[in-house]
Amino acid sequence: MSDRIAHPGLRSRITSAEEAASLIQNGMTVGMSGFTGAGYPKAVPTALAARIQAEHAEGRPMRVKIWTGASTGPELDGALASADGIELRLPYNSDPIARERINRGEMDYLDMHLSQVAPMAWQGFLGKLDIAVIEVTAILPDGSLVPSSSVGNNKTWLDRADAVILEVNSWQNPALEGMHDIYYGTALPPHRVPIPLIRPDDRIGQPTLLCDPDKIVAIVETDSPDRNAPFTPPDASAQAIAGHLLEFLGHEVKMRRLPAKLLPLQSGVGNIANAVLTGLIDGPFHDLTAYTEVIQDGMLDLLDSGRLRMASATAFSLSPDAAHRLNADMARYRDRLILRPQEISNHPELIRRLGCIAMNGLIEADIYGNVNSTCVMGSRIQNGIGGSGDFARNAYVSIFMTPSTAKGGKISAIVPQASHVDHIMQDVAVLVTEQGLADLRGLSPRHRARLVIDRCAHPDYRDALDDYYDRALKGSFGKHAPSLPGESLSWHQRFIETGSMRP
Ligand code: 0RQ
Repeated sequence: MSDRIAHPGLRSRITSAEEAASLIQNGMTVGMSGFTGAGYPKAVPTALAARIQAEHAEGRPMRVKIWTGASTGPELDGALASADGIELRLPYNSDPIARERINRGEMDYLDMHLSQVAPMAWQGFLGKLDIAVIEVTAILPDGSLVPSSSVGNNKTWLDRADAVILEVNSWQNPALEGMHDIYYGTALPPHRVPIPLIRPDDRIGQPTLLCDPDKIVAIVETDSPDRNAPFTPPDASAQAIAGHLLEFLGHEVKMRRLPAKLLPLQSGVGNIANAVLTGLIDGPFHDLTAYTEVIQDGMLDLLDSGRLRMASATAFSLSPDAAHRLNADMARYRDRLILRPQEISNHPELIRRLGCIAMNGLIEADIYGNVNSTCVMGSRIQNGIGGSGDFARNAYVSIFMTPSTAKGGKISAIVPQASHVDHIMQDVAVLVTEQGLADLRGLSPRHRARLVIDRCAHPDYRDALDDYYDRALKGSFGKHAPSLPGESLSWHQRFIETGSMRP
């Protein structure tokens, strides 16, 4: 038995993953930990998937509703989706097997703003939470829980669920204790009060999660790594985007629209975000801070370089190499990293107050700067809105970045009209591709259109966009944001029919 379960009364609840999974029944709603492949339960979901498969083989129905923080790992989303065990999934998914099921119409998916999940659960809009399955690093003698590599919605699931299963994962570094800041001051209106966080490095809560020991029905011991995906170095396109963005930030400082140490950075994950963070290492900015959702490799590099003073987030999302680096030196990193519940890391009030510089990826943007982050060709979910909406609407400067084409040039990321809109043009201040950067602040739709086409579109599609826009200027029903509805989505239709947007 691991010495990580220090509460004497709870030791008797240690059991196997199979026993624990047998407590989950058909039709139940299960709140699991996990955020971007960090801190998700590994053994119970795998055992649950096996049980679901066995039930299906006997001709008995069994599916559950799964709530998490955000994306998880193959042992959770992958295994349960493979077993056709998920009836409904919320609020964010990036697992390829689950994605296929959703897009085949076999699994319901509720794609939500990540800051809104916990408040909605409290409001009762999402229904009853039957059971929580939460990974922790340790159980302390007083029964409080040391969170693992993500916090996500764990506080809310532990509070709301009728019963709780814990996975105590000894792969998670015990030195994580003290890194987390769990704020218990949130309430529903009319009892809500301001959240007392003024700077990204403020600690406003406590280091552990609370849970009524009587609700803990099973404890499973594990020793399994998080899903740490290998890191691909930034390609030429990502480097070009990072270059434009760093030049823009430098210009904003020169114009005194940003302080020399910038404002708290929020950065999405992936190749481009990493290139930007890596670029900041050699840039002119010092004493940086981050108030973001996820700490990725580039953020750790920036900390190591001394350029980043501290980072606040809700989860790690690291390559195996970076996870190793973090684990080898956790005590040192612990003073400069804070993990919070996602309702706090992504809170609109805090993002607006701190004045975050938001940098997120996109699938496509239209000539006015309306952004589609989620649905390929307007209907095929890629991942979900995640935290991009929380940050984009409330940021000091909201930046979206993308290569100008996708799928080997067959798709233009700049289109006459976005086939689905997650971020309206009012929430998009700056658009960047490898071609260039369009600063859209203060511009009317007609001025935005010219700038987006000139600066961001790929040369292969620029003439077609100019041609469309020239004709829209003449033939549009209204001239505020000119459009030709009979034509504006024809690029997408052409891709669906021919496999290419090219005329
Ligand atoms: O598909 O994997 O089949 O090759 O989308 O695209 O270029 O690798 O870029 O990893 O940065 O993802 C918007 C999806 C971009 C991401 C999105 C296809 C492309 C590829 C991935 P393949 P890239 P990225 C806080 C913020 C919402 C959540 C968010 C995302 C795949 O940034 O999920 O912002 N954002 N959270 O080929 C068809 C297009 C396409 C396209 C890209 N126009 N048409 N396919 N793809 N553009 C961070 C967190 O929430 C953690």
